[in-house]
Amino acid sequence: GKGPLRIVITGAAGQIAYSLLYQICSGDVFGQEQDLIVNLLDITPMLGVLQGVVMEIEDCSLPLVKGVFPTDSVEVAFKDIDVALFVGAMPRKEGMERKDLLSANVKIFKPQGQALEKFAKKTCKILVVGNPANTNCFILAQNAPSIPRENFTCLTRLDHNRAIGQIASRLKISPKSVKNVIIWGNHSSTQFPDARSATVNVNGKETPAYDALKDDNWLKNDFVSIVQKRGAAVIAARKLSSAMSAAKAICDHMRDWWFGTKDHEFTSMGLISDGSYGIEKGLVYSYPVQIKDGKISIVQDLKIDDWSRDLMDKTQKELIEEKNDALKATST
Ligand code: NAX
Repeated sequence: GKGPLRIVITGAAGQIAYSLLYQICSGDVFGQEQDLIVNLLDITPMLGVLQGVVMEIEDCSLPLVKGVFPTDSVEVAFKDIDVALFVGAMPRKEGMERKDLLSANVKIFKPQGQALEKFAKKTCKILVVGNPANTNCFILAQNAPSIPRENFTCLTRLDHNRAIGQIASRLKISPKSVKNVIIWGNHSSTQFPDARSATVNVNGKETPAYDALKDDNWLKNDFVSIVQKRGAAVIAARKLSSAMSAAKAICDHMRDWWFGTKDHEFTSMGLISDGSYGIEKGLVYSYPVQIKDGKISIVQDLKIDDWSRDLMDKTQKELIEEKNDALKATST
């Protein structure tokens, strides 16, 4: 059969990784036929914690897992990998400005990008989760020029799932009955959660979300701001950032990349822009995508009205600023 898939998870001693590892190792993402070798990367002071995670994976006695390797070395972690999940990042501390956060993360993602370039398989599929996710992904890609651009993605699936959840609970229907919401732009509070292409299935009938909700005002205001601020609301309530839902979104993102999206359905992913929808080429921007045979394509020709254009440009503007700050930090 197939050889084992080599996966690296960075930030593997953290809380998202803790929710993520069982789902991956149990075959929930890459399928029940696919053996796995899992490299766990974290920083040196976390190696003890990582040892505990390794024990727990062993204690789950999962048949697909052919090896688990904890390490603080990027060389060991990225050697010959097929899949890289970049979960670890420098968290924002109190009083830290965005520029400081960006330069702290450039210090992490630049060497990790260089290690990816040197040690990973050229076919390696990459998902960046650690914040600022889009710009961290941009820096990673810059430093791994021999890996195809379409292999770099960042996570906006959590925002996408949050948007579905809001519409489903508003209409009191299953999330499974809500399709084709879109997250445009940055995984930040400037993101544009867009329901204009969304449809809902109410009593067996497929209807545009805007018609079913009969409330454009809610879709244009509360819906947008609830989704934009959901991460902050979870932190305020839980005193910790989203982890269970983030891990679930990572699994959704990777499973769709592996096995494809359903016909006539799309999802959202941060990608290196090819200029679609007038977005600056090279920026890591979240788009509506369809996936077939491992190939991600941006959904084209959606109608963009002035209201949407404005929101799409606003989040682009933030990403350009982040990119410029990050590039400044890289050169120093
Ligand atoms: P934790 O603080 O629990 O875990 C992060 C782990 O990364 C720690 O164990 C830390 O030691 C490790 N780490 C730090 N620097 C590292 C390095 N250079 N190499 C390897 N490991 C390193 O955070 P957690 O709650 O797991 O969140 C992880 C990241 O996901 C954060 O940046 C967070 O902001 C981001 N998120 C992104 C989301 C998205 O949708 N894109 C949603 C959830 C989450 O907020």
